Amino acid sequence: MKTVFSAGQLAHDPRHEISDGTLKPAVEIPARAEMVREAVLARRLGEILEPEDFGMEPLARVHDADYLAFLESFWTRWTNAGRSGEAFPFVWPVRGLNIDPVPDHIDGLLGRYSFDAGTPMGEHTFAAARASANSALTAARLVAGGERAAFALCRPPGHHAAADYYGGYCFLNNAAIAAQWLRDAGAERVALLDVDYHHGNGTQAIFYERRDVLFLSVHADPREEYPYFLGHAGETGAGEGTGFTANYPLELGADWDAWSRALDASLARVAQYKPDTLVVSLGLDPYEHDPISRFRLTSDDFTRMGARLAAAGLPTVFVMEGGYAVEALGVNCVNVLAGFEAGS
Ligand code: SP5
Ligand code: ZN
Repeated sequence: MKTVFSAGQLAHDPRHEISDGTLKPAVEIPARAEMVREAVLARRLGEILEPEDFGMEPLARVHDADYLAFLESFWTRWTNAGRSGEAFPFVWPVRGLNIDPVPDHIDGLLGRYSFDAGTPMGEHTFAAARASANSALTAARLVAGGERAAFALCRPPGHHAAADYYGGYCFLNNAAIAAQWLRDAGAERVALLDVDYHHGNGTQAIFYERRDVLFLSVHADPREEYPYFLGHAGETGAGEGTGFTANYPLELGADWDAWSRALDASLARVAQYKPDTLVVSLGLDPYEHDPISRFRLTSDDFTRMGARLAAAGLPTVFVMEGGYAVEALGVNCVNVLAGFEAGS
């Protein structure tokens, strides 16, 4: 299968993140993409293509115009305020506070358009996020054009970003942008299955009241794990979208046995939905040695995952999300894709 990746995605190169009560070395780093790119080459998965530039319009189909304007103007505002380095928000409009009027000061804007303090933003973040979204869009176009599957080597990742906020190392929701583009290109129904260790809160929020995109997620129970405030089993959609969100939260420590049972349940729901296309938010952080996660999938389990996804028999767009065990990331990621091809 073809991979889509641009060196422009490496320009977001954060130093630190706020976690565990301190400034820690950032884990969502360019080396992640390099490792996956090298594994794609070493395993001869297929050609690596440069993404096309789809411009702002497909981003604006998913994200609010004021949010995109904030991302675009962020660095100018940050430096005009006398700041340098990387930015972190520290105040948020929670219950009883107002998002309207939108603040003028960059510190207010950072809080208005984010949901955590763990996501560093710098000079090249928006450019890299746009390149990452273009990789997802290009992979979607390949699949719409008749390819059985394509792999968008996305980073920065996307599934924590919603219509108007960033967080969880995510700025533009690559998988949601790809799913929306597929709809606009003629797909009637798209299923978006998120296998990242963390719940895809941004993707869920984007499609929560829609039935044309079925969102499913297998993840660590939010009672115990980030993002804490979304991803419970009882969240099943609202309005028109009632019944078109499905969450499979698992206990910390889940191994392939428990994890694959949830996957099978999610794939049964996908089969019932009969989508034209499947988008997979491909997080590799369910891995047993992931430094910030607590599931127990082995490298071989990722091959099994790929085979089960192939058995769904659908045109499939893989969009990379998390995964922080950098040394094993390339192997684990390509295991899914090779397992898929072997099972196709
Ligand atoms: C795309 C994605 O996987 N985003 C994940 C964002 C998680 N951010 C919170 C990290 C908290 C890390 N706490 C680690 C505890 C073990 N030291
Ligand atoms: Zn994750």
